[in-house]
Amino acid sequence: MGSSITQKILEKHFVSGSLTPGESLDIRIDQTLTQDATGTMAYLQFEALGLDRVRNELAVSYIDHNTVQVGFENADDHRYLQSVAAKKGVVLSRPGNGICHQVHLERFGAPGKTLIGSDSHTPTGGGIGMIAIGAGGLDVALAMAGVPFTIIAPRVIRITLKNALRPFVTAKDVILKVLERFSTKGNVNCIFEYAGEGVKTLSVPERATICNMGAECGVTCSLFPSDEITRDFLRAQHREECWIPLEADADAVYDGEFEIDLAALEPLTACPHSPGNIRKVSEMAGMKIDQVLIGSCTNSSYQDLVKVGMILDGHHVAEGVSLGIAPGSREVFEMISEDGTLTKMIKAGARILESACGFCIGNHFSPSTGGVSLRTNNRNFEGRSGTKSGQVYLVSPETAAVSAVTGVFTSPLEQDFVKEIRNVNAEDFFTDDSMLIFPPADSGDVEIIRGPNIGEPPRNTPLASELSGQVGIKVGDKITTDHIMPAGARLKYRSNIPLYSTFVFEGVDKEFPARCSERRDRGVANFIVAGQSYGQGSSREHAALCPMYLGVKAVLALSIERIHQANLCNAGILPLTLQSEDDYEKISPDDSLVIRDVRTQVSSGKPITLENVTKGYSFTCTLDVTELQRDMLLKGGRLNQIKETLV
Ligand code: MIC
Ligand code: SF4
Repeated sequence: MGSSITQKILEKHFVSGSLTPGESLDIRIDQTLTQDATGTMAYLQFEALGLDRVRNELAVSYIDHNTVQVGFENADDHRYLQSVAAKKGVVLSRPGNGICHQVHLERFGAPGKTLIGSDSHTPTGGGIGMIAIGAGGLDVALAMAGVPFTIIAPRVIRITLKNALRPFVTAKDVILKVLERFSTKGNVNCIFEYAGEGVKTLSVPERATICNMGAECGVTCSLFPSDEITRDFLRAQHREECWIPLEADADAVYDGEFEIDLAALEPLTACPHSPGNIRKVSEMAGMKIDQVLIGSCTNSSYQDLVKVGMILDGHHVAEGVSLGIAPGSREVFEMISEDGTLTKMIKAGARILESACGFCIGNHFSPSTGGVSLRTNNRNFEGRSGTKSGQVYLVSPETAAVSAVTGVFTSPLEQDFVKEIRNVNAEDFFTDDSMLIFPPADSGDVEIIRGPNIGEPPRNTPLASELSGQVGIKVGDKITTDHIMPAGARLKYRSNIPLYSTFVFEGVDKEFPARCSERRDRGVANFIVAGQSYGQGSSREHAALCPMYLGVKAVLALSIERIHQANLCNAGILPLTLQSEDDYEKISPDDSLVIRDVRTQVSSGKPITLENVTKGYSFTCTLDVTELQRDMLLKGGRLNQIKETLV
């Protein structure tokens, strides 16, 4: 029996456990990446491990999220990140160098390698044939310490691409089609592996777009083969030596299959407020729009922006529409400025934005009240844009640019002002690594600089013998980490857990932090009750650390997403799965719950029995965790646990 690409890479990085889907598997991690919004906490945790230097092959720290710098906090974080990188042997990508996933693909990614990053869109690296996985900051800190990363051995789904895309139909439409089929839930512990003749028609940036938004399906990562197209991309990046061929064996066996006829696809959009809410752009035609934003780690490559330039050339942004464009990296920025694309954009009335996450994380460009915003990024959760009533539609750069000109939602297939569009694959990128700071070999004299907003990484206490408390909040399905821990204007508090904790569930229930901390101070535990797919979206471990700080001891949900589940365990919060809708319905906010003999119950590996004291009944939840996680839950989190073993 042949192997899939996934199996080949996992076998090469196997440390212990089992490759059988569903079993726990420890793999060696070659590369790590962090970004500033999750990075400060990751490096504070790395410092807490007490090691002099990182031990993995390559560690890169990117500054790309918090670049707005209102107040001193972000700049202090940048200074801390730069100094800790120099001290610990980490490469630093300075603000202005670009978005972590775009820059990593350009300058560091390599086929056949493993990468984990403290950002959920790390799987972008799958476009170049690497197993690239999003994780919480502490897991990345541990990988930097050389500790193997534990995953659940994945089910591998083969997505076969047939034929080729028509002009104006794009890689974004391919992944939106995948989202239409697989939705944003139910794909935990899967890997999407792309295959078929259609693969050969897609460039590395297009493949990266597809892998990037696999994160919205909740898969562990997505993967393309490494072929001559990958080699051409690496050659153009002056890194051909990193190339190895990598493809699935003809007789590889998969756990599921799906086929897409690229030639039959048409422009698609994800409607408010979920990336899985897919419609055809043609069905939306004519809807008035207020704003268009092009950029983000999903669609900001040179190829994307050249096509945007072709569309805007000689045209102007419609009155009443604000168009913002953020190139994904300094490399892309420089190239579009040299080839005239930037001039076309400026002439068309575009507002040129910094090469950073910016609008995507609600850092600026919030739409007007109820405003319709077409964006090329990957998430349109309610309120993420910074305007709760904002209506964000996710589209391809082509749909975005065409609509910016017409002023209404327009399918690029149904307009008549741009006759021709073609892919431009750079044969020689302007590579310039002068915004990367490589660490000194001897960092003895380097001083780590901290600002007043930078605190200690929080720690939990070992699990008590009994958990007795109250339901702090009851929420519904698809609660994202943006609901739990808002970003945007609150991002600057990422390094200060006590302060950031005062914003937990800010847009859902403003009283939650005060209610929980008051109970915590009286020795009463807090519980969160949730529906399906709790903790969707980002990798931000703050969505576990801040509730932990507020005294949350367990989450009872119908299902919990992969990265968030791991972050809860790392923080020492029990991730409990409710057994039925009925069990979910019966619990009310403020109900008193008790888990007796909880240490023994957690150790047993059996379902956990809880008592609803207010309503007078008992029920069970499962605790679907690995042995390592069971142990960390008993010890009050991963930091407490690891100190015992790290040499
Ligand atoms: C996101 O897109 O939500 C983020 C901001 O990049 C997050 C990381 C974070 O919250 O800092 C992610 O995707 O993991
Ligand atoms: Fe940045 Fe947006 Fe990508 Fe997250 S999804 S890394 S905020 S560009």
